Amino acid sequence: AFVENLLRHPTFLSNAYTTRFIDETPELFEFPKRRDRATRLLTYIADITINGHPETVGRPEPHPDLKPPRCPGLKADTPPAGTRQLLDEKGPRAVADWMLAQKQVLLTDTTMRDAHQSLLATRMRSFDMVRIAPAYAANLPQLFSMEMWGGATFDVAYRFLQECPWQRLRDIRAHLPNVMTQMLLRASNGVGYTNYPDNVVQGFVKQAATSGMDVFRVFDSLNWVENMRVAMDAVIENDKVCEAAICYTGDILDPDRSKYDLKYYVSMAKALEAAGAHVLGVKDMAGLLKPKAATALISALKDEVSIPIHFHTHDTSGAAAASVLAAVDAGVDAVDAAMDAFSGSTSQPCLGSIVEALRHTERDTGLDPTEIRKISNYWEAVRGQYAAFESGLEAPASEVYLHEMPGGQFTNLKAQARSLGLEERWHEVAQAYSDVNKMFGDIVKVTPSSKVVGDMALMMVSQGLTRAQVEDPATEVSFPDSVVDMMKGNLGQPPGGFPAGIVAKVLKGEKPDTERPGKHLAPVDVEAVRAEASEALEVTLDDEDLNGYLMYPKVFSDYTERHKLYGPVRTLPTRTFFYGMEPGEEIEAEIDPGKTLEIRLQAIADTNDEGEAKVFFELNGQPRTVRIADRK
Ligand code: BTN
Ligand code: 3PY
Ligand code: ZN
Repeated sequence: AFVENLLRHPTFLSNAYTTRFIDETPELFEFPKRRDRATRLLTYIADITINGHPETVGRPEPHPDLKPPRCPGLKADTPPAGTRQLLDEKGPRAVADWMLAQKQVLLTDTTMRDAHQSLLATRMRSFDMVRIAPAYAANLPQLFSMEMWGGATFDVAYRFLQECPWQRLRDIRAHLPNVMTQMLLRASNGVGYTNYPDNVVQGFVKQAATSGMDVFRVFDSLNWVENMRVAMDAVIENDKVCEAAICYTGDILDPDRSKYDLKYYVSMAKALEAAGAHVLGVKDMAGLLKPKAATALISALKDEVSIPIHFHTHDTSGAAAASVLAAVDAGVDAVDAAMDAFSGSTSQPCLGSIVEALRHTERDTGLDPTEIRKISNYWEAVRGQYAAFESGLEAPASEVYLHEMPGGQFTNLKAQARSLGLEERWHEVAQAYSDVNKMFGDIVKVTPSSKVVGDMALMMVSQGLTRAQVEDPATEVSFPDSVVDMMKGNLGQPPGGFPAGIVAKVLKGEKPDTERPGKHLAPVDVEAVRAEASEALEVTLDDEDLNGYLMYPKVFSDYTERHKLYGPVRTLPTRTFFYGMEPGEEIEAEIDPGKTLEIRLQAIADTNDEGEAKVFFELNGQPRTVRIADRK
């Protein structure tokens, strides 16, 4: 550090120094405080213990009798071969052919991605996922895939959980060597909320493939196939499974909703097949596909396309299992479900119950119900730790057919409404959401288009504006930025375009761009960005970091700054991460494979007159004291 200071000193650099320079320049001996990882972790624990975690203060707490999650025993020492081996040895086409040749229904477990995104505002930590992965590998090796990445999990990991999403991917992959990993990719929106330059999307897909991703479910938030090709091609190029999805909205049974009818979906499916998809995803993000509609849609798709079909839905209405079983009867190849303790409501339907419903039938899934229960018991204890993030939605809601909100957005929008003081007016928000959809021309609502509709709906309710007022050219309306962005064409185009009246009003006459947004976005010089960001953050960005930074510069930078202060907090147990420690409590944190810190909180001294609290720890048996500002 001394040499670094010397080489950087202006006097030294200018050659204007004398032999007394070192003795007369005390700042050469001021080294930046680079504290070790253990000290940083103790700082974090002390801070949370004294001040509370900003996200759990004032929220419901875990039940005091909650038992720590316990993993079931492993049925095999080495995990049996599964879909991962098929993909690695024979490639994505072979996976698709194998899917078609199976009688059994193939299952994707969504617990590690969509289930907690939809139930707990995406707050599940890697700590709770990585530990159970070996039990899946050994005891449920027949699973088709494990959805565990993408969607909102990427930015929430950095932003709220203070952990690296790439590390999550690598760690789960390492502990689940036989089942394919699966992610949700918003096509040109990557895992973000707006279109990125093509080379950023391509680089992201390549990095995800390198870090351990197998199946990419690619969708576009306006169902614009043109805007899906860059992402799809990148997946195909990397020899991974390209599952291109149609997003389901409306109701094909309703003759008055003819914009999204059976013909529309079949023609989109054919376009995706022609674009090279290995698998067709039917992404029913809001859970609107009713059982009879599932029969009609899946039957038609099975007749008209020759790639396997993977059905995804949400149980917001309470009727999702009926739709899944109808899809199964119509010949669907694979379906999504969440482990029992993380199923139902805005999440996926119940995995254990679907397995039971199909048992002893010709489409028996082959999964062991006893092992499912044991793994679900683990998840039950995990969920209890996240009481602060429960949405409070206690019953199925047919209101979903009115608002058509995606399950993954529902709890987030509700939290946003709460923060604006609108929680008691939730049903008005639901009605406004539906009105905004009609005003925008009846569009697919899924991230990011769903966020735009949500922003507009919240604005209308909080300002008391009706649809008629918003559409009236004589009423001055200040639209949310996301609405302006979408009307400019920055998310692409919906079928038939946006209604001319609303575009004119939002853009005040400016002309929208109706071409593919990526066509006009200049490629990013990624090495220049790496150099700039590395210098600004004083850390060298590796390829994973760089891809995180390209998608979320501010979020990644904040994460990096906090990491310097708090260290590898991902290694702390979830209880400690959100609530700190009690005097007398002892925990372990494995900061490197085989390198474990034993941390005991001994006592907390009363806060002194300077507002500083002292927390006394024992770290691997040695006493350590941390001083922390008491901000309470
Ligand atoms: C967040 O930023 O909300 C989550 C990451 C943790 C940040 C830590 S928690 C303790 C300290 N107090 C704060 O308000 N932020 C940091
Ligand atoms: C996401 O994009 O995060 C979704 O879950 C969409 O359904
Ligand atoms: Zn979903």
